[in-house]
Amino acid sequence: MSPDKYIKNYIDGALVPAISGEYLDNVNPAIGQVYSHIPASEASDVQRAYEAAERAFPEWSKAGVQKRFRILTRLADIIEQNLDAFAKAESIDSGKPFRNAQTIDIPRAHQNIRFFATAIMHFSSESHHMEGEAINFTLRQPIGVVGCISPWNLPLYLFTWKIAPALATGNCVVAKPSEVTPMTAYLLSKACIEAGLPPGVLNIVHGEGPKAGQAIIEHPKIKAISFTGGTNTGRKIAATAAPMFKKLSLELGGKNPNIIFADCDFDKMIVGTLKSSFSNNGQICLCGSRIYVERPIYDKFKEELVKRTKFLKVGDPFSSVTDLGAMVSRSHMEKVMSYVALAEVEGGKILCGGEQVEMKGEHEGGYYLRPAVIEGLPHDCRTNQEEIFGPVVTIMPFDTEEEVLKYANGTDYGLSATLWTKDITKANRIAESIQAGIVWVNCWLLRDLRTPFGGVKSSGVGREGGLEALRFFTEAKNVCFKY
Ligand code: TXE
Repeated sequence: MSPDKYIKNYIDGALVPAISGEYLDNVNPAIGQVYSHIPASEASDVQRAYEAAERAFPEWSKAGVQKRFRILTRLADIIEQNLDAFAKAESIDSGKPFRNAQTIDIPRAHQNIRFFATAIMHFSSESHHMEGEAINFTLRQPIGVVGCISPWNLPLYLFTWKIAPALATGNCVVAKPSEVTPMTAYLLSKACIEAGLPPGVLNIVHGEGPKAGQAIIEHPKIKAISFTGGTNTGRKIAATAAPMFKKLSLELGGKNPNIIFADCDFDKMIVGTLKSSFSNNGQICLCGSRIYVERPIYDKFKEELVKRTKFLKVGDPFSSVTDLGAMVSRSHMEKVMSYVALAEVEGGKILCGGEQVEMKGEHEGGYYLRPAVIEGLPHDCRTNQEEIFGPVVTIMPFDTEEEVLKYANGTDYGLSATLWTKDITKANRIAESIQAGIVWVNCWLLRDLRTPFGGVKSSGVGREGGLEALRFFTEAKNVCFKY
């Protein structure tokens, strides 16, 4: 399962270039150099993918759960058997440490596929009995051809999270990975061929969002869209797709609060907080970028967090001692740095980090940033309101539950929240009042794939995960039998 210099689209079971023959550059962010090329697909490529999917749909949708289960399980096995090749490709493409790709991203990708391959075997629908008169039952049928669009931060992890439930429920898919990190989706195409996925069932079209992505959204016959990415992109997608009455699942940005009470287990909290702040260079929509700390432990917390943050090793993604690899792209690194500069203008004090790391040798041109901790900002400034999506956290003291809830809920976003306390009554009270789709108490990013996943407010519409995903990718039809 090897990467190629020229990535191809996967359409109708074959690896093909874009119709135009044009390619885009793909950069290795650890060295800042182009290392491969991806098809610059357009509406005509999406149309070709759609036609293949439409042809494949009658057979795939009727293939039965056993057959879909067997093929998808085989696909999961192939990814698992090629774990290191996938992880290496993911690391080169995204700049994340190889170790993380090897232990988090790629394992989660094959788990996603296996999870939904087995879930479909246990999926059932409701029936409603009208006593002495009739029985209603709900058919859950595949929608048809659906679109899946994913971002660059967790490339194969999020791509498979969408594709797997869509395929398991009998849909055919036109999918687009991020043009910033296309390589593991390309390897997935090869794995699909090896697994014997029938041609046209999954089609992967590479290219830019406003061209290939927008063509998927605008396609009149693609009836549902599952998207993860930035909130502004989500807004554009909704503006196009909603008047066409498409089913929409939008997983968008976050500006998540991490609320730390004085009665927490400090040692567990500090380890968890370091992770929720800087995992994947803060490039996870679930990272806790606004940290609220109860005043009695604020100074101790600040000292410990800054000490541990300075200790994090930034550098070569393939070194076993690296904690944080490269940022995904130059433009993204510059965006994050502009927020650090903004924080200073807004009156924040940079306690550590925020500057580019000067690298030597091969990595000299790479995009490396020292993780930053900032204090002294009000909760309503731009730094505390806008998604930075980088290794930057702000810390703020609070005195009462009421006050911290006001801060926590005081943004347009509502994806996740983390609470650290030993008082379960208080934790439950806050969890009930917080405006977020996911609340973690004394942990972070602990995921059970059966649970609903998604956000409120500007963090999105709809839920992924478990039954929610199976329901999203099926249409419910009620059949009423009078007897
Ligand atoms: O994401 P985009 P970008 C946030 C984060 C980041 C910002 C922008 O704050 O700085 O978004 O990142 C495709 N029609 N998140 O620009 O553009 C695109 O090709 C259809 C949070 O990389 O939203 C890619 O496949 N598709 C986030 C996908 O959308 C379009 C993860 C995401 O790209 C399109 C990533 C269009 N008009 C960024 N325009 C999270 N919530 O996890 C773009 N795309």
